[in-house]
Amino acid sequence: MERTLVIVKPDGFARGLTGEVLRRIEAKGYTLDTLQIMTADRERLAQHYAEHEGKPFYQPLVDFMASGPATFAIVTGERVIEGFRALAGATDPTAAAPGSIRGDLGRDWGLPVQQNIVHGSDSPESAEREIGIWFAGH
Ligand code: RTP
Ligand code: MG
Repeated sequence: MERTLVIVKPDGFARGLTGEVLRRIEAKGYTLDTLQIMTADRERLAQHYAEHEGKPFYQPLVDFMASGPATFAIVTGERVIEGFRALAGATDPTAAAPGSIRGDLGRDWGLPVQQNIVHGSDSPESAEREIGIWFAGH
């Protein structure tokens, strides 16, 4: 069994989409292992997004992610990393396929692409690294 870190980002949380995202995760057959609502601190965001440091969108991304509450979840299931990224859809909500979270719910009229509702780990190594950052002891 695999696990992944899912974040309903501050835009999704503020729009009241946490339940809708969690509903889709459960409907797919994945299991919610651990859930926490919190406003992310910059120190852990810097660790989480270390691979993007130096890119033009890095600082706006960290500012946005620290801007308000978000929902953090450890989700488990067979091939859940690949499966959740398929549920989430492409990074850019305009390009994301209908049927996906970003494709169905992502607003892209003038919003920066970091406001794309959800995050999902992209590999088993990333998942374990990210879970260690946000859920010490898990
Ligand atoms: P995520 O990590 O959030 O699940 O999304 P992802 O793998 O599809 O995207 P990634 O390349 O890892 O980028 C992380 C987040 O940074 C923001 N981003 N902005 N060109 C841009 O302005 C840009 N590119 C990426 C997005 O919020 C993306 O989710
Ligand atoms: Mg990523």
